[in-house]
Amino acid sequence: MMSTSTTCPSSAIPWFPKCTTDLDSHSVAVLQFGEELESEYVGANDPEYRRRRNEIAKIASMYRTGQPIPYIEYNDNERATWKALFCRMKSMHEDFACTEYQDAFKVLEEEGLFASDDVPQLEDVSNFLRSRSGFSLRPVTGLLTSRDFMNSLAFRVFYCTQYIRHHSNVFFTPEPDVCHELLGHAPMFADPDFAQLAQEIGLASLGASDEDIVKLSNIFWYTIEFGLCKEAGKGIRAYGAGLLSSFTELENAFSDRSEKRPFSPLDAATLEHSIVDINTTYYVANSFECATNQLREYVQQHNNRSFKLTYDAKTGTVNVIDKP
Ligand code: TIH
Ligand code: FE2
Repeated sequence: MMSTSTTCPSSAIPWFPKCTTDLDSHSVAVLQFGEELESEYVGANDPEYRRRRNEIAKIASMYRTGQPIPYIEYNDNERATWKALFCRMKSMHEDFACTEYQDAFKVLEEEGLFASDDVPQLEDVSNFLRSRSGFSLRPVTGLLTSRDFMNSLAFRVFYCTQYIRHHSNVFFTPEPDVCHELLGHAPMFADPDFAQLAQEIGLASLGASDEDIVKLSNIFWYTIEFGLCKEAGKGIRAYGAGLLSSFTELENAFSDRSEKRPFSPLDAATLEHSIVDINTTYYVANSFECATNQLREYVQQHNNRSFKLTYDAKTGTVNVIDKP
């Protein structure tokens, strides 16, 4: 791919991927919060659980662009965790999830990809999403840096963990796991307007300064992970994956214990969050299209890059253009 050889206009610009195969150097990157979380999550003290996680992580670390995502045979314990969360969340989604989520969820069930009995396979869900919005899934060992994680979105690639949360921690876990990826993120990536919003966060993250990466990851957090939206005739609904995969978080968002603000990228960019605690503030978007327009304006005014880039949807590559 010719754009991979594009040289950066200034040595101060962090390296960034120009096409999907460039992501191969990301997938084994050192986890950002891995060690900190060791002591936090309950499964850390369960040796069999840790062994199983390492086994699944190995698959992700060997994955390269273009390969099918290996199937995992989940054991009885893992399937029981999926089932408990699937049934609990499904009963809440009708009242709290946005229409786009519910519509995609229904299709996933009709196509036999989502069912309570077994954990869906990333490969099958990835193929489904590719046909709906061009998004595909890519296995990852755990948390990446915010930069690496967001960069992939520019290419409509979403990093997914394949291991499952510990059975003692079903309704809230501080880490992403396959339940969060599938019950939270996957149905949303089937929607083209949502997919556009996610991709534009990704494009804004390419070659961004460290400071801007922090701001963009806050924006990501309060939209893709924990966003609420308005829906005609239904009031406020959830579209953020961290809400749709966690009973505790969803319940908190719709209680009066949390603050709801109209979505503002500028405001969200500097509102800190903690991955181990439930949120105290959520942002309500008018629509995905509206949020994308707000994001574009924010990026134009505040994302200080010394270059411009264009995305070629046909080849899935970005081209860097020097600022005149
Ligand atoms: N807290 C979520 C859950 O329990 O499903 C998982 C995550 C959301 C955001 C980051 S990890
Ligand atoms: Fe997530």
